[in-house]
Amino acid sequence: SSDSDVILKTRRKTQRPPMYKVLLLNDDYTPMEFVVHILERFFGLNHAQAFEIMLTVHKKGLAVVGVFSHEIAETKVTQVMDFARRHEHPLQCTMEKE
Ligand code: NFA
Repeated sequence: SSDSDVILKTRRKTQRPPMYKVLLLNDDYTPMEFVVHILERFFGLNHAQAFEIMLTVHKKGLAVVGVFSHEIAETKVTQVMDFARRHEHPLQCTMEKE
């Protein structure tokens, strides 16, 4: 009967797009104030937040500065790398899947 009918539905997990961590790497040459400026300018952090993340990178070697969609993460990495190169600082910024 319709009351006892059993419907087995194939359950596929709804896929959400992967998110990407944007990482900033320490080096011995890029000035601290330049890193703080980058974090304010491209990641919308206030001065205190930017200074804190800069110090984390300086002390630990790297830090996650934000998590974004693939396209936004790529844009951030390109903006940081271009700005650093234009100012002749060796600062490195990369992204990785979360
Ligand atoms: N380590 C750099 C210095 O002592 C500062 C720095 C911080 C560089 C974070 C890169 C990233 N001038």
